[in-house]
Amino acid sequence: MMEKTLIIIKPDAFQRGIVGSILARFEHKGLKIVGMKMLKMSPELAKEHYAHLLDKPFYPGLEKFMTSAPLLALVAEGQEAVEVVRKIVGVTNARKAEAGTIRGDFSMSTGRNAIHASDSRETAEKELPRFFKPEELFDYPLNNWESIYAEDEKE
Ligand code: DAT
Ligand code: MG
Repeated sequence: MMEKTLIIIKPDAFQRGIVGSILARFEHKGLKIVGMKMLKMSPELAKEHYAHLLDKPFYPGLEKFMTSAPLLALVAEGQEAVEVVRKIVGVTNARKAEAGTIRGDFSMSTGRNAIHASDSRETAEKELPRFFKPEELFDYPLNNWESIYAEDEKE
């Protein structure tokens, strides 16, 4: 099943200079990046994105953190992309996240856990249009070496 899922590389990753290292994990896995946008989250967008957490005691800190520095929003596409991306990301508390996952390898925190990813297909369908218009998504062939070589031979 081909799916699209939302990934957000969080402010702590910008502040620590690990954005490229995190992005590389998804490229190396073979997911297709079909959307990419640097933005700053507004308090309004934070309240919408984290509506399920508004009543938690940590919400004010979460909003302050998420609006503190830029984010990189990504759309990754692939077979079972939602589940694959969550597996690569690791569990919420980065100290409990398995080594080899992004959170397991790059963070020691629950709040500042470097990355967001949609947690289900239903969530992805709600989250994607929150950050990307249809015309901001790209379609292109992945690993299409035949067509690249065909162009070379015309030289
Ligand atoms: P996830 O980001 O793994 O989907 P979530 O949706 O439950 O987790 O929570 C969203 C973010 O809120 C999470 O990435 C970090 C923050 N958060 C969650 N639980 C927290 C806690 N107990 N203390 C501090 N921050 C927390
Ligand atoms: Mg979540």
